[in-house]
Amino acid sequence: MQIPGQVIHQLSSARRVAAMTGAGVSAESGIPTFRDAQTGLWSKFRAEDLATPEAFQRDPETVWTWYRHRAEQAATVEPNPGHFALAQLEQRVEHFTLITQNVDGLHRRAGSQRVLELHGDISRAICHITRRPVTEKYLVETAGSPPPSPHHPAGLCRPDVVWFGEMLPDGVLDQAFEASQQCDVFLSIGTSSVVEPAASLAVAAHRAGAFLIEINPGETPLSSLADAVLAGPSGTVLPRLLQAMDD
Ligand code: BJW
Repeated sequence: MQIPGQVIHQLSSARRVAAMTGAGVSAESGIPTFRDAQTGLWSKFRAEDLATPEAFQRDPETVWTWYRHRAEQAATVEPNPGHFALAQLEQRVEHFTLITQNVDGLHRRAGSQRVLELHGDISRAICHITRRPVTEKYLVETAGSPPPSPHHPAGLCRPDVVWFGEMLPDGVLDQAFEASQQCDVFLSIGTSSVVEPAASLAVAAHRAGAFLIEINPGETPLSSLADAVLAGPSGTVLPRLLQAMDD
Protein backbone atom coordinates (compact mmCIF):
# COMPACT_ATOMS: atom_id res chain seq x y z
CA MET A 1 0.00 0.00 0.00
CA GLN A 2 1.17 3.50 -0.91
CA ILE A 3 1.10 5.92 2.04
CA PRO A 4 -0.39 9.25 0.86
CA GLY A 5 2.08 12.16 0.90
CA GLN A 6 -0.32 14.26 2.96
CA VAL A 7 -0.28 11.64 5.75
CA ILE A 8 3.51 11.57 5.82
CA HIS A 9 3.67 15.38 5.82
CA GLN A 10 1.10 15.74 8.62
CA LEU A 11 2.79 13.15 10.85
CA SER A 12 6.32 14.38 10.19
CA SER A 13 5.44 17.99 11.03
CA ALA A 14 3.17 17.26 14.03
CA ARG A 15 4.35 18.38 17.47
CA ARG A 16 1.52 16.58 19.25
CA VAL A 17 0.20 13.17 18.23
CA ALA A 18 -2.42 11.04 19.96
CA ALA A 19 -2.98 7.42 18.94
CA MET A 20 -6.01 5.40 20.00
CA THR A 21 -5.76 1.62 19.66
CA GLY A 22 -8.27 -1.19 19.87
CA ALA A 23 -8.38 -4.96 19.70
CA GLY A 24 -7.40 -5.05 16.00
CA VAL A 25 -3.85 -3.97 16.92
CA SER A 26 -3.40 -7.17 18.94
CA ALA A 27 -5.13 -9.45 16.40
CA GLU A 28 -1.83 -10.17 14.64
CA SER A 29 -0.38 -11.28 18.00
CA GLY A 30 -3.09 -13.95 18.16
CA ILE A 31 -5.53 -12.21 20.53
CA PRO A 32 -9.10 -12.31 19.24
CA THR A 33 -10.98 -9.06 18.65
CA PHE A 34 -14.49 -8.56 20.06
CA ARG A 35 -16.71 -7.80 17.09
CA ASP A 36 -15.14 -9.42 14.01
CA ALA A 37 -17.86 -11.62 12.53
CA GLN A 38 -16.24 -15.08 12.61
CA THR A 39 -13.41 -14.72 15.10
CA GLY A 40 -14.53 -12.01 17.55
CA LEU A 41 -15.19 -12.92 21.19
CA TRP A 42 -18.74 -11.54 20.98
CA SER A 43 -19.50 -13.95 18.12
CA LYS A 44 -19.00 -16.84 20.58
CA PHE A 45 -19.95 -15.34 23.96
CA ARG A 46 -22.58 -12.84 25.10
CA ALA A 47 -21.06 -9.64 26.54
CA GLU A 48 -23.96 -9.51 29.03
CA ASP A 49 -22.89 -12.90 30.47
CA LEU A 50 -19.22 -12.01 30.92
CA ALA A 51 -18.41 -8.30 30.74
CA THR A 52 -20.85 -6.67 33.16
CA PRO A 53 -20.86 -6.29 36.97
CA GLU A 54 -24.24 -8.05 36.96
CA ALA A 55 -22.72 -11.13 35.27
CA PHE A 56 -20.03 -11.25 37.97
CA GLN A 57 -22.66 -11.00 40.73
CA ARG A 58 -24.68 -13.82 39.13
CA ASP A 59 -21.87 -16.19 38.24
CA PRO A 60 -18.44 -15.11 39.55
CA GLU A 61 -16.92 -18.52 38.79
CA THR A 62 -17.65 -18.40 35.03
CA VAL A 63 -16.55 -14.79 34.69
CA TRP A 64 -13.36 -15.30 36.73
CA THR A 65 -12.41 -18.46 34.79
CA TRP A 66 -12.95 -16.74 31.42
CA TYR A 67 -10.80 -13.77 32.40
CA ARG A 68 -8.01 -15.90 33.90
CA HIS A 69 -7.90 -17.89 30.68
CA ARG A 70 -7.62 -14.68 28.61
CA ALA A 71 -5.00 -13.26 31.02
CA GLU A 72 -2.89 -16.39 30.51
CA GLN A 73 -3.27 -16.07 26.75
CA ALA A 74 -2.20 -12.39 26.85
CA ALA A 75 0.89 -13.33 28.89
CA THR A 76 2.01 -15.97 26.41
CA VAL A 77 1.69 -14.01 23.13
CA GLU A 78 4.20 -11.44 21.83
CA PRO A 79 3.80 -7.83 20.65
CA ASN A 80 3.64 -7.58 16.84
CA PRO A 81 5.26 -5.10 14.39
CA GLY A 82 2.31 -2.70 14.87
CA HIS A 83 3.00 -2.44 18.62
CA PHE A 84 6.72 -1.92 18.00
CA ALA A 85 6.07 0.74 15.32
CA LEU A 86 3.94 2.74 17.78
CA ALA A 87 6.70 2.54 20.40
CA GLN A 88 9.13 3.89 17.79
CA LEU A 89 6.74 6.65 16.75
CA GLU A 90 6.64 7.83 20.37
CA GLN A 91 10.41 8.40 20.21
CA ARG A 92 10.08 10.60 17.11
CA VAL A 93 7.26 12.91 18.20
CA GLU A 94 7.70 15.71 20.74
CA HIS A 95 4.45 14.96 22.59
CA PHE A 96 3.01 11.52 21.93
CA THR A 97 0.13 9.93 23.84
CA LEU A 98 -0.93 6.35 23.29
CA ILE A 99 -4.51 5.76 24.36
CA THR A 100 -5.56 2.12 24.33
CA GLN A 101 -8.78 0.25 24.91
CA ASN A 102 -6.76 -2.96 25.10
CA VAL A 103 -6.21 -4.74 28.40
CA ASP A 104 -3.42 -7.07 27.24
CA GLY A 105 -0.36 -4.98 28.20
CA LEU A 106 1.27 -5.52 24.78
CA HIS A 107 1.99 -1.81 24.16
CA ARG A 108 4.10 -1.57 27.31
CA ARG A 109 5.84 -4.85 26.49
CA ALA A 110 6.69 -3.39 23.05
CA GLY A 111 8.35 -0.39 24.74
CA SER A 112 5.64 2.29 24.68
CA GLN A 113 6.19 4.61 27.66
CA ARG A 114 3.20 6.91 27.91
CA VAL A 115 0.15 4.65 27.71
CA LEU A 116 -3.34 5.54 28.92
CA GLU A 117 -5.24 2.29 29.49
CA LEU A 118 -8.91 3.20 29.26
CA HIS A 119 -10.30 -0.26 30.01
CA GLY A 120 -7.80 -1.52 32.60
CA ASP A 121 -5.33 -4.40 32.60
CA ILE A 122 -6.40 -8.03 32.49
CA SER A 123 -3.29 -9.24 34.33
CA ARG A 124 -4.33 -7.38 37.50
CA ALA A 125 -7.15 -7.94 39.98
CA ILE A 126 -9.08 -5.76 42.39
CA CYS A 127 -11.52 -6.35 45.26
CA HIS A 128 -15.01 -6.36 43.78
CA ILE A 129 -16.36 -4.29 46.70
CA THR A 130 -13.61 -1.82 47.63
CA ARG A 131 -11.89 -1.83 44.19
CA ARG A 132 -8.51 -1.85 45.97
CA PRO A 133 -5.72 -3.66 44.06
CA VAL A 134 -5.01 -7.26 44.96
CA THR A 135 -1.42 -8.49 44.85
CA GLU A 136 -0.37 -11.32 42.55
CA LYS A 137 -0.11 -13.95 45.27
CA TYR A 138 -3.91 -14.12 45.25
CA LEU A 139 -3.99 -14.94 41.57
CA VAL A 140 -2.30 -18.34 41.54
CA GLU A 141 -5.65 -20.04 40.96
CA THR A 142 -6.30 -19.93 37.23
CA ALA A 143 -9.83 -21.27 37.15
CA GLY A 144 -12.83 -21.92 39.38
CA SER A 145 -14.04 -19.58 42.09
CA PRO A 146 -12.42 -16.16 42.40
CA PRO A 147 -10.19 -15.96 45.49
CA PRO A 148 -11.60 -14.04 48.48
CA SER A 149 -10.51 -10.42 48.64
CA PRO A 150 -7.94 -9.51 51.30
CA HIS A 151 -9.65 -6.09 51.63
CA HIS A 152 -13.24 -6.94 52.58
CA PRO A 153 -14.76 -9.96 54.37
CA ALA A 154 -17.49 -10.30 51.70
CA GLY A 155 -15.28 -9.28 48.77
CA LEU A 156 -14.01 -11.39 45.90
CA CYS A 157 -11.12 -10.81 43.53
CA ARG A 158 -12.25 -9.63 40.10
CA PRO A 159 -10.29 -8.64 36.99
CA ASP A 160 -9.13 -5.00 36.90
CA VAL A 161 -10.97 -4.23 33.67
CA VAL A 162 -13.85 -1.90 32.81
CA TRP A 163 -17.13 -3.67 32.17
CA PHE A 164 -20.19 -2.24 30.44
CA GLY A 165 -21.99 0.22 32.68
CA GLU A 166 -18.84 0.97 34.69
CA MET A 167 -16.89 4.23 34.83
CA LEU A 168 -13.44 4.40 33.29
CA PRO A 169 -10.45 4.71 35.70
CA ASP A 170 -10.21 8.03 37.57
CA GLY A 171 -8.37 10.72 35.67
CA VAL A 172 -7.42 8.52 32.71
CA LEU A 173 -10.35 9.63 30.56
CA ASP A 174 -9.64 13.31 31.34
CA GLN A 175 -6.02 12.87 30.25
CA ALA A 176 -7.16 11.10 27.08
CA PHE A 177 -9.59 13.91 26.19
CA GLU A 178 -6.91 16.52 26.87
CA ALA A 179 -4.39 14.75 24.60
CA SER A 180 -7.04 14.29 21.90
CA GLN A 181 -8.18 17.91 21.95
CA GLN A 182 -4.62 19.26 21.90
CA CYS A 183 -3.08 17.03 19.24
CA ASP A 184 -2.18 17.96 15.65
CA VAL A 185 -2.69 14.40 14.40
CA PHE A 186 -4.99 11.71 15.82
CA LEU A 187 -4.54 8.08 14.77
CA SER A 188 -7.41 5.64 15.27
CA ILE A 189 -6.04 2.12 14.86
CA GLY A 190 -7.76 -1.27 14.98
CA THR A 191 -10.93 -0.20 16.73
CA SER A 192 -14.54 -0.52 15.61
CA SER A 193 -15.16 2.92 17.20
CA VAL A 194 -18.50 1.89 18.67
CA VAL A 195 -17.76 1.71 22.40
CA GLU A 196 -18.23 4.92 24.35
CA PRO A 197 -16.70 7.03 25.73
CA ALA A 198 -13.56 5.83 23.87
CA ALA A 199 -15.14 6.41 20.46
CA SER A 200 -15.77 10.07 21.24
CA LEU A 201 -12.06 10.84 21.55
CA ALA A 202 -11.46 10.78 17.79
CA VAL A 203 -14.51 12.97 17.25
CA ALA A 204 -13.26 15.43 19.88
CA ALA A 205 -9.85 15.53 18.18
CA HIS A 206 -11.46 16.14 14.78
CA ARG A 207 -13.64 18.96 16.16
CA ALA A 208 -10.57 20.56 17.71
CA GLY A 209 -8.89 20.62 14.30
CA ALA A 210 -6.66 17.52 14.36
CA PHE A 211 -5.82 15.64 11.16
CA LEU A 212 -7.59 12.30 11.62
CA ILE A 213 -6.03 9.08 10.28
CA GLU A 214 -7.76 5.71 10.54
CA ILE A 215 -5.89 2.41 10.14
CA ASN A 216 -8.21 -0.56 9.83
CA PRO A 217 -8.84 -3.29 7.23
CA GLY A 218 -12.59 -2.69 7.65
CA GLU A 219 -14.89 0.32 7.56
CA THR A 220 -16.10 1.89 10.82
CA PRO A 221 -18.45 4.75 11.80
CA LEU A 222 -15.33 6.93 11.95
CA SER A 223 -14.20 6.25 8.37
CA SER A 224 -16.33 8.96 6.78
CA LEU A 225 -15.01 11.57 9.22
CA ALA A 226 -11.34 10.64 8.77
CA ASP A 227 -9.02 12.82 6.68
CA ALA A 228 -7.18 9.68 5.57
CA VAL A 229 -8.04 5.99 5.78
CA LEU A 230 -5.22 3.46 5.49
CA ALA A 231 -7.12 0.25 4.87
CA GLY A 232 -5.01 -2.66 6.00
CA PRO A 233 -3.74 -4.58 9.04
CA SER A 234 -1.89 -2.38 11.52
CA GLY A 235 1.03 -4.83 11.72
CA THR A 236 1.78 -4.02 8.08
CA VAL A 237 0.55 -0.42 7.73
CA LEU A 238 2.28 1.07 10.81
CA PRO A 239 5.81 -0.15 9.95
CA ARG A 240 5.26 1.13 6.38
CA LEU A 241 4.17 4.48 7.73
CA LEU A 242 7.38 4.77 9.75
CA GLN A 243 9.42 3.70 6.75
CA ALA A 244 7.69 6.31 4.58
CA MET A 245 8.54 9.01 7.15
CA ASP A 246 12.22 8.01 6.81
CA ASP A 247 12.28 7.95 2.98
C1 BJW B 1 -7.82 -4.73 12.62
C2 BJW B 1 -7.11 -5.88 12.40
C3 BJW B 1 -5.76 -5.69 12.14
C4 BJW B 1 -9.08 -6.51 12.78
N1 BJW B 1 -5.25 -4.46 12.13
N2 BJW B 1 -7.31 -3.52 12.60
C5 BJW B 1 -23.33 6.41 24.55
C6 BJW B 1 -24.14 5.86 23.58
C7 BJW B 1 -24.46 4.51 23.62
C8 BJW B 1 -24.00 3.70 24.65
C9 BJW B 1 -23.20 4.24 25.60
C10 BJW B 1 -22.89 5.58 25.56
N3 BJW B 1 -22.10 5.86 26.63
C11 BJW B 1 -21.91 4.71 27.33
C12 BJW B 1 -22.57 3.72 26.73
C13 BJW B 1 -22.63 2.31 27.19
C14 BJW B 1 -21.42 1.49 26.81
C15 BJW B 1 -21.27 1.46 25.30
O1 BJW B 1 -20.42 2.10 24.72
N4 BJW B 1 -22.07 0.67 24.62
C16 BJW B 1 -22.03 0.56 23.15
C17 BJW B 1 -21.37 -0.77 22.74
C18 BJW B 1 -23.43 0.68 22.63
N5 BJW B 1 -20.21 1.99 27.44
C19 BJW B 1 -19.93 1.72 28.70
O2 BJW B 1 -20.67 1.07 29.40
C20 BJW B 1 -18.61 2.26 29.24
N6 BJW B 1 -18.81 2.91 30.50
C21 BJW B 1 -19.37 4.12 30.58
O3 BJW B 1 -19.67 4.75 29.60
O4 BJW B 1 -19.54 4.55 31.88
C22 BJW B 1 -20.34 5.72 32.10
C23 BJW B 1 -21.78 5.31 31.98
C24 BJW B 1 -22.22 4.23 32.70
C25 BJW B 1 -23.55 3.85 32.61
C26 BJW B 1 -24.41 4.55 31.77
C27 BJW B 1 -23.94 5.63 31.03
C28 BJW B 1 -22.61 6.02 31.17
C29 BJW B 1 -17.64 1.12 29.54
C30 BJW B 1 -17.22 0.40 28.30
C31 BJW B 1 -16.36 -0.80 28.70
C32 BJW B 1 -15.99 -1.66 27.50
N7 BJW B 1 -15.43 -2.88 27.99
C33 BJW B 1 -14.90 -3.85 27.03
C34 BJW B 1 -14.44 -5.10 27.82
C35 BJW B 1 -13.13 -4.84 28.55
C36 BJW B 1 -12.67 -6.06 29.33
C37 BJW B 1 -12.41 -7.25 28.44
O5 BJW B 1 -11.41 -7.24 27.70
O6 BJW B 1 -13.20 -8.19 28.50
O7 BJW B 1 -13.80 -3.26 26.30
S1 BJW B 1 -16.06 -4.27 25.74
C38 BJW B 1 -14.85 -4.39 24.46
O8 BJW B 1 -15.08 -3.35 23.47
C39 BJW B 1 -13.51 -4.04 25.13
C40 BJW B 1 -12.85 -3.19 24.08
O9 BJW B 1 -11.84 -2.39 24.65
C41 BJW B 1 -14.01 -2.40 23.52
C42 BJW B 1 -13.77 -1.83 22.16
O10 BJW B 1 -13.59 -2.84 21.20
P1 BJW B 1 -12.54 -2.62 20.03
O11 BJW B 1 -11.17 -2.52 20.60
O12 BJW B 1 -12.97 -1.52 19.17
O13 BJW B 1 -12.62 -4.05 19.28
P2 BJW B 1 -13.65 -4.53 18.18
O14 BJW B 1 -13.60 -6.00 18.13
O15 BJW B 1 -14.95 -3.90 18.34
O16 BJW B 1 -13.03 -3.95 16.82
C43 BJW B 1 -11.80 -4.45 16.29
C44 BJW B 1 -11.48 -3.63 15.04
O17 BJW B 1 -10.20 -4.04 14.61
C45 BJW B 1 -12.44 -3.85 13.88
O18 BJW B 1 -12.83 -2.59 13.35
C46 BJW B 1 -11.62 -4.64 12.85
O19 BJW B 1 -11.94 -4.31 11.50
C47 BJW B 1 -10.23 -4.20 13.20
N8 BJW B 1 -9.18 -5.15 12.88
N9 BJW B 1 -8.00 -6.96 12.52
C48 BJW B 1 -6.10 -3.39 12.37
N10 BJW B 1 -4.98 -6.77 11.92
